[in-house]
Amino acid sequence: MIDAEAIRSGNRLALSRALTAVENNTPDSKRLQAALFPFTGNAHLVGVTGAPGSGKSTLVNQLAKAFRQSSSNEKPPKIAIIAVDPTSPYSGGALLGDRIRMQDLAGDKGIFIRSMASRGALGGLAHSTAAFATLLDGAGFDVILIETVGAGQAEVDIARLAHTVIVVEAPGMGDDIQAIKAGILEIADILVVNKADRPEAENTARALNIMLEMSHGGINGAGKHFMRSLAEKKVNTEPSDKKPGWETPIRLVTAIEGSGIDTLVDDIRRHKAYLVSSDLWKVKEAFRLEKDLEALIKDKLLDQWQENLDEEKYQDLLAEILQRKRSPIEVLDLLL
Ligand SMILES: Nc1nc2c(ncn2[C@@H]2O[C@H](COP(=O)(O)OP(=O)(O)OP(=O)(O)O)[C@@H](O)[C@H]2O)c(=O)[nH]1
Ligand SMILES: [Mg+2]
Repeated sequence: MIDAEAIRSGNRLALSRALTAVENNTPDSKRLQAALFPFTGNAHLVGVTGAPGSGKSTLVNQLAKAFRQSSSNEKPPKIAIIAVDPTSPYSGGALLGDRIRMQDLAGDKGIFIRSMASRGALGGLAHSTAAFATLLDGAGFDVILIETVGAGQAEVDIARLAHTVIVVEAPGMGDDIQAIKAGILEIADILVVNKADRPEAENTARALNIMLEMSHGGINGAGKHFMRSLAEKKVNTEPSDKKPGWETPIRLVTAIEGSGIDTLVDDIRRHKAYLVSSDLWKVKEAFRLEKDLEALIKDKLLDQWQENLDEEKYQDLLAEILQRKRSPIEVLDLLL
């Protein structure tokens, strides 16, 4: 049995074991999430997403270091890093690479690094990432950096889990087009053009700037970001209460050298301040928790339904659908 109090008081072994319990979806994981949940709501969840090889891990590594050093007069924030690996359970080369690159953080007790494998996660990758965040938040981490490869819908979902989304681009990877395809620009609160030591970086930044302006000025107006439009609905009910918007900055960064990192840390802090002062923090939180609950309900209902299912009847009806004798919508009524 893993002790929730031990996690709260900073026991790293207990925390690691709890995270493994989440990955394996053991009953212990449920108990721990419940026990720690009342202590959550403090952590700033920062998603870092982008194409493979764009430099996310290098950037996250530098951000963690900078966060630890930047607040000189206060206690430095405790930082957790989650590297979501959507492909391989533990054996992936990228994961190993991450571990090696992040080793220089390993001596700092205020930084906790963990990779998350996706194998068989209940409720999907986004749900287990949310569960990880709950445990880390409850363990007292102030900033949780979540690295995901910006590819499929699952990764977009994970990015949406975050309060602040950083999209990392690198010059000369044809990312610009990829970015539009994945709708990744629309979820960005901060855009980073990494590898600014390369001569094409300026061009990439210019191209991104144009795309960003197009998306702001387009048919959908200023609020393409789904949270933004959500907030606008709220704001519109109180016309006297005009909230200033957030302008997505585009930052040139050279992560391997650490240049541009301090500005980025400022951006992240500024974005949090913006969210809190505009009430978007609460709106996002409510939205996220409701989505999480919905996902859990769907999973549970499906489970319950499957338990009582007459498998033979199900197969017969499925066959009838395949033979075009019945439509799926009719069968739904017969099954439920
Ligand atoms: N020239 C240059 N190379 C960089 C910079 N930042 C990272 N790299 C290199 O880019 C490569 C990929 O960096 P990672 O940090 O592993 O990128 P990633 O986005 O985490 O990669 P995946 O997790 O595999 O998707 C490595 O060889 C880094 O050394 C930079 O600022 N300039
Ligand atoms: Mg990486």
